[in-house]
Amino acid sequence: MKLLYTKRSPYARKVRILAAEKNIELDYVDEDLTSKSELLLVSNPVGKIPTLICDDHTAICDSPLICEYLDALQPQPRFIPEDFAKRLSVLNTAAIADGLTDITLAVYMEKVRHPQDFNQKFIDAQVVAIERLLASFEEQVEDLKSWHLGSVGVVCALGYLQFRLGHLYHAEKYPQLNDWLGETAKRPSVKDSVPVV
Ligand SMILES: N[C@@H](CCC(=O)N[C@@H](CS)C(=O)NCC(=O)O)C(=O)O
Repeated sequence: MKLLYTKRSPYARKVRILAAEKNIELDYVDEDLTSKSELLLVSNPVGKIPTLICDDHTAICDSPLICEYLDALQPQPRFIPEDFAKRLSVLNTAAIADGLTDITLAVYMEKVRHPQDFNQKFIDAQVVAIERLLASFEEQVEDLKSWHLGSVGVVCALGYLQFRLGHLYHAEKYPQLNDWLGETAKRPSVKDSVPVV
């Protein structure tokens, strides 16, 4: 199976962490998002990474779905519980974590596209949302410790926030979250997937 990805993508990082934790071998294909490959565009009309291409050439798009696929393909260790209520809770946390990643990316891109005249009102509203999200993860740390897809999403979202907008991550305001993040950083799957430019 091929994973079209970039080394800096927080969404692709979730897939990389899951694959590593489950010992699923993927053939990693680095995409240049300024000049997308024909393979990416043909496989995923949205033109986004990560995109997984299975051995039978079926393409699977969007990181939540790719993670779900990998979890079904190799159920041990399980990252999405079978029990409906637990499953809903994990997928909800994963969606909220992706929400933080979406906001971080939006703020970063606003500043890249309009370095001189970015929309301060927009940025301010996103900063409030980022702080709200960090506070909610701080409250949820005990649950995150069970190391499920939601935890992986939070690790990737926080890693991306530190990577792109490090000045907005105030570790001292979220001590339990920060300690947990430090613990997860020891996992080879997390250590080996830290975003790089
Ligand atoms: N919802 C998607 C988001 C994927 C996404 O936005 N990927 C970015 C890279 S981090 C991308 O491919 N951007 C290229 C573009 O928008 O043209 C997922 O979870 O996989």
